[in-house]
Amino acid sequence: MTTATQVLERCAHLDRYSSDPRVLTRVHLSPEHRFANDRTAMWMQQAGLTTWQDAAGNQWGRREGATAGLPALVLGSHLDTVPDAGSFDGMLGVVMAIAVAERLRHVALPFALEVVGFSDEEGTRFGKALLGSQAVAGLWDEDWWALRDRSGTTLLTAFEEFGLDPRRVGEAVRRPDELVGYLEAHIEQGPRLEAADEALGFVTSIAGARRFRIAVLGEARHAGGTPYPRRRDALVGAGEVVVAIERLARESRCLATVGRLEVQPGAVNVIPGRVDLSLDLRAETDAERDAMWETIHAELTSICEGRRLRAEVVETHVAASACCAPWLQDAVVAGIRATGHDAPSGLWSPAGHDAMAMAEVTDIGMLFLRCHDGISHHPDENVLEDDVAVGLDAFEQTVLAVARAEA
Ligand code: HGY
Ligand code: MN
Ligand code: MN
Repeated sequence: MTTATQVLERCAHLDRYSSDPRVLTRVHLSPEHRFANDRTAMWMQQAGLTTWQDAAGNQWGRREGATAGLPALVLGSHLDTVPDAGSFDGMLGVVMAIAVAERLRHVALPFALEVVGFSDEEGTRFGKALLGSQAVAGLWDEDWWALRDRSGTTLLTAFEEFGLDPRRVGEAVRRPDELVGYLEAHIEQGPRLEAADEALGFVTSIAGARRFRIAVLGEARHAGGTPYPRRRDALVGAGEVVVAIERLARESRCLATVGRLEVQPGAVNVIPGRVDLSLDLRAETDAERDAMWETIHAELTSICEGRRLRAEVVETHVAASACCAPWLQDAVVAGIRATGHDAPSGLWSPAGHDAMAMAEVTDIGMLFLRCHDGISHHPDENVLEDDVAVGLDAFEQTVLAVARAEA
C-alpha cells in the first residue's frame, strides 16, 4: 500500500524535473513536463492503471469498474508549476490520487476509476491558465494557438515540439456521459486550516478570477530638463493605481494583486512614458469580483485623468467561479469523518484549480490539506506527513462514499 512517506518521496522525485537545477520550475510542454508525465505514467501502471497521454499532453490512467466501459470517477490535479515553486501545489493531488487508486486496486467499484495529471493549470508558459483541463472540458479556443511564450514560441509550435498533433486536440475532450465526477486533493494554499488546527477541509466553491493587462500611458521626456508641471510620468500614476487597487480590495471581500510591472523606456534618466501592469482579481462570487472591477476601473480612470495620463485595458483571462456539487461535498465530508474528524470545515477556495474547468463537464468535489504557514507558490510550501496520511485515508473513503452513492 502506498504510504504518506512514499507520496512525499514521489513529490520530491518530481522536483528533479525542472528547467532550473537550483529551483523548481516546470512549464507546459517542456522537456521536464515529458519526464514528469513518463514518471507519473510509471507510478500509475504500478498501481494497476492502464495509461495514456491525451491529445493535450495530460497524463491519464484508468482501471475498469464492475464491467468494462462504465463512466469514470476521475481523481487528479496538475503537474506544471509556477516559477520557483513548491513541491506540492498540484503534484500532491496527482500522487495522492495514484496512491488511492493503488489502495483500491482490488476493490470492486460501480464505476471506472481514472487518475489524471493535467499538463497546464498555472498558465506560467503561455499566460493562459487551465489549458490542460480546458482541453478536456471541450473549452479549447482556436485563438490560443497563437499564444507565445517569452522566447516567442507559439502554443502551436510547442505542441508539435512535444510530439502532439494540434489538429487532434479535440480528441482530449471528455463527454459528461463518460464521467461520474471529478475529485481533487490539494493543499489549501492559505492559512485557514492551520489556524483552526485541522488537517483537512472540504471545498464548497472555487473563486472565479479575472486578469487584466493595464497600460498606463504618459510621455517619456528628459529627467533633468522637464519641470514638474510639464511631466506626465506613467510610473508615478501607475504607483498610485497599485496603491488604490490594494485599498479598494481591502475595503471589500475581494483579493486584487498586481504581480507584474514593466516600465518603459526603463532608463534612469528618462521619465517613464509607459507602464504595463497585471491585475489578478478574485472573490467568492463573480458578482462581488465584477463589482470590484467596476470600482477599480473608475479609480484607474480618475487617477489617469488627474495626471493627464491615459489607460488602456485588455482582459487576458476570465474564469467563472465553480461550486462543488453538494453530493460530492457530502462524499468528501464522509471521507474526512471516516478518519475521526466529526465536523470538518467547509472552505471556499480563492485559488484556482483544474476542478473549475472540469465543472463544465461533470460534478466536482475537492479535499483540502493544511499547508505549513499557509504558504504556496513558494519553495517553502510544505505539508505534514501525518496530514498526508490522514488525507490519503479520507480521499480513499471519499471514493468509497461516491461508490455507495452510485450503487
Ligand atoms: O493562480 C491560481 O489560483 C492557481 O494556483 N494557479
Ligand atoms: Mn498554483
Ligand atoms: Mn494548484
